[in-house]
Amino acid sequence: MRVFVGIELPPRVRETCVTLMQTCQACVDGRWALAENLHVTLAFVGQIDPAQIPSVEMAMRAVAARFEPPRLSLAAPGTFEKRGGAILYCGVDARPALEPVHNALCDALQAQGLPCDPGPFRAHITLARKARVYGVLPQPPAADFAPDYLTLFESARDRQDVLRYTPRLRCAWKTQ
Ligand code: 3AM
Repeated sequence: MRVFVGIELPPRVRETCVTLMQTCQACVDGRWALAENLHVTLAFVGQIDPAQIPSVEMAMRAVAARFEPPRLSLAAPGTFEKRGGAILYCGVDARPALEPVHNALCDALQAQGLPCDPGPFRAHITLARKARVYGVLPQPPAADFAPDYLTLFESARDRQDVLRYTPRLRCAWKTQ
């Protein structure tokens, strides 16, 4: 199974991102994300054996127990290049920043003998892949939230060959 650790969006923030995607469609061509798949990736693990889930859970619990729930808000959209084409994203501001959580997750996963891509981290919500922008990107309306959990997502194709990200387990952050 293919997994990654990230943050789920509450329904109202998801709706705001969907509205932003629709507005962006006036000046961007691309392969648009499914509304249900919108999320913030914290650490990409990749292919694991289902028997390794308890090790992933241990790493996630150890990290979630160290950090209070971050306060996140939607920020300006933008693009970055990725193999296979540009990603159109909605920026995410976090207080405190999410990079220490990403670093701690990579360390904890690797300590469990699990893979983790440590690559440069920038908190974002992917809105479209293979994006081509030919106008001025709109700003998202104000939206902020504090996620209750760190979530393990499974990335798999459904029967219609559509890629879906399904929450498999959730770990609560440190209580204040
Ligand atoms: O949707 P975002 O941008 O958050 O790009 C993939 C997606 O990120 C990323 O993991 C998330 C869920 O698939 N991803 C996929 N393969 C990856 C890899 N080999 C990867 N990130 C790093 N290394």
